[in-house]
Amino acid sequence: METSIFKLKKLVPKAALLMAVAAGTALQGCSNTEGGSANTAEGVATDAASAVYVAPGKHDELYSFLSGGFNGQVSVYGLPSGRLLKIIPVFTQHGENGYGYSEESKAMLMTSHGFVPWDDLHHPKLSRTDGMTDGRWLFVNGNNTPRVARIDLKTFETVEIMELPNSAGNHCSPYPTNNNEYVIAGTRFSVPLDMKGGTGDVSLDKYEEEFRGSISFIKVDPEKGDMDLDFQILVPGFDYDLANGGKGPSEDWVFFTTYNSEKAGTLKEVGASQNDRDYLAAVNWKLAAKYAKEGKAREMPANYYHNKIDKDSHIAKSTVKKKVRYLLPEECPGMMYLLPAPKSPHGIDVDPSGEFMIVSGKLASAIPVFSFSKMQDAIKNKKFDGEKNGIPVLQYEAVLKGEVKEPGLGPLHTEFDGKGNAYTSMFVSSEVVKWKLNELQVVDRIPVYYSVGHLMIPGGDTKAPHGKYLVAMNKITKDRYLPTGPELAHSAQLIDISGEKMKLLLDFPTVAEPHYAQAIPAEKVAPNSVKFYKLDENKHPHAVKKEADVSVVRESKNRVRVKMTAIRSHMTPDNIEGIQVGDTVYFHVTNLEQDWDVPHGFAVMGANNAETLIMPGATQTLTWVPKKAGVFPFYCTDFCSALHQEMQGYIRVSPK
Ligand code: CUK
Ligand code: CUA
Repeated sequence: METSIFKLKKLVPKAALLMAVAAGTALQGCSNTEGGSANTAEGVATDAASAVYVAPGKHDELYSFLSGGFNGQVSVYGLPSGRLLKIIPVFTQHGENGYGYSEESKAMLMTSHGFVPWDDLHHPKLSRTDGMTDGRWLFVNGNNTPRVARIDLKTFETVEIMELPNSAGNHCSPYPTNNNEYVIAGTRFSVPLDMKGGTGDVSLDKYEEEFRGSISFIKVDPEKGDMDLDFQILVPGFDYDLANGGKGPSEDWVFFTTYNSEKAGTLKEVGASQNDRDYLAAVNWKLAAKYAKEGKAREMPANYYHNKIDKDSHIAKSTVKKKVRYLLPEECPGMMYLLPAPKSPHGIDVDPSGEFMIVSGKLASAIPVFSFSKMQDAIKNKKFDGEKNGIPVLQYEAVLKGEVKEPGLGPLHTEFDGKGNAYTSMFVSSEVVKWKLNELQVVDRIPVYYSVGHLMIPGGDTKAPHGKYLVAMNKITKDRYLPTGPELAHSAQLIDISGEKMKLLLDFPTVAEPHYAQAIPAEKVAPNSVKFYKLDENKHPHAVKKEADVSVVRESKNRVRVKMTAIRSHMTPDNIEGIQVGDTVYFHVTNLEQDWDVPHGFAVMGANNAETLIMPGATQTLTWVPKKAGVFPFYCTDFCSALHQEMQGYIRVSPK
């Protein structure tokens, strides 16, 4: 910490606190063996094996989608078995199938910062119809280089990625409204906004005056799912952590936890977490949309990418957007209110009825539960406690239903079973705590191993939760599995919540670090799953639909285009000459198969990008610039038939 540009003069209280919290974690997590009286000595339900057993050849009851955190992917697990079904690459290049390497997919990862083939993916959210998950799309956030992506659940493929301007640390994201009218995304970091189109090179001392956060309103086409950034609300410069939206009576509203509300930048002497209170921000998104539509929105220069897979050619294309519309809350009465919340709040969750907003303050000793109807009364009767940056602050007592007292240590996130119970994850005391929504009474607790972050009940964020299982996503694994050196798989735990007492059923390792998950009954997704692409609908400009049409063409001095086919059990052409060192060679490989589960792969020796995996009926392109003369074998990488090893060939590269 010797760098002279740092203006930090002492360790900020937040950092010290977090260290204390981390120390507490290890202690509590490993020693916590009580709770869950229905469990065996090891804390496992006696019927656990049969409860999670899915017989060979049988399908799971639910799909679950776990975010990959720092691997930028989504992993798909069957529940209750905990079997890993697929990894869907979103923000990260994926050598397994060529995503982000193939010419068709590269544009998906373009941003205003250039090609960014990595991100930190925290929150998956399923699309909704009438407040219920509909199995069409999965929206996910890129935290680091602020982006929102859409995965099509017909193909389990990322089809669209939108970068967000005026944003940094897109953590508070994405939240789809009850009919996907908007996908809403808020910033973690406030950033300088230069509405005159400047460089953004602003002194860090100007945090208070010049930095703002943003809430992005992304419109979603109701039929096709296509996203479009409609407008942003530029909010005071404190940091937005998490969002969730209303249901039923509160469905016009979306709620955000915020921290750093004293507007202290992290470089200031006195850091965040010095205020006793931060805020829950309540935004009437319908009113915001109305204001934007009725001309309250102004326009400012922006520069952000919108990348989408073209439906016909299946090639990703980037569009660079140059403007964004914005609203200022101080100019839009009734659009935004602040509710005092315990300091450094994290999760905000709204119960299935839409009446209760539950805020988890990770450093708080109680969980405040706000009442939506009381909030409306407080607004109507102007029960304000001053204002902040032109936004009215509502009186704490006027909006509070009550507090859950001594729930455990480090409450983070809450989900619901639809039977009047809430379940809150306790990071520090490593447990899941079940409590009654009406009475605010803790009724059960179960230890988890260790340090749970998010938890998820299938449909637990909708108006009618599935309510049978709970998945705890634990941050620390320690001794749960065979050791694999210093780096361990994170752990998820499946808990039966069908009875009065929670029962532990299963541990399963996860891919990277799931922060959140969604799950949906299999019958809402499985029947729509695409089995292969129809060859006669393939509009790729370099597709070849029969072997007779393949070609090797030198298009210019340094560019060669190879149009190939793959079908069991040969690649055509399989012997290619005429390539020269330094050429850019495009291999467009069309998979002629018209059957389920017959992909072919394509890899060239020494080609320093990846292979590509081509689905039946599709065309994928691998680019290669040979650096030296020689003979280079290529082959199919996916064992596709008894003659798989015969799917191979040679490329001769001659000096220029
Ligand atoms: S999360 Cu992103 S820090 Cu609690 Cu939603 Cu893990
Ligand atoms: Cu085609 Cu192996």
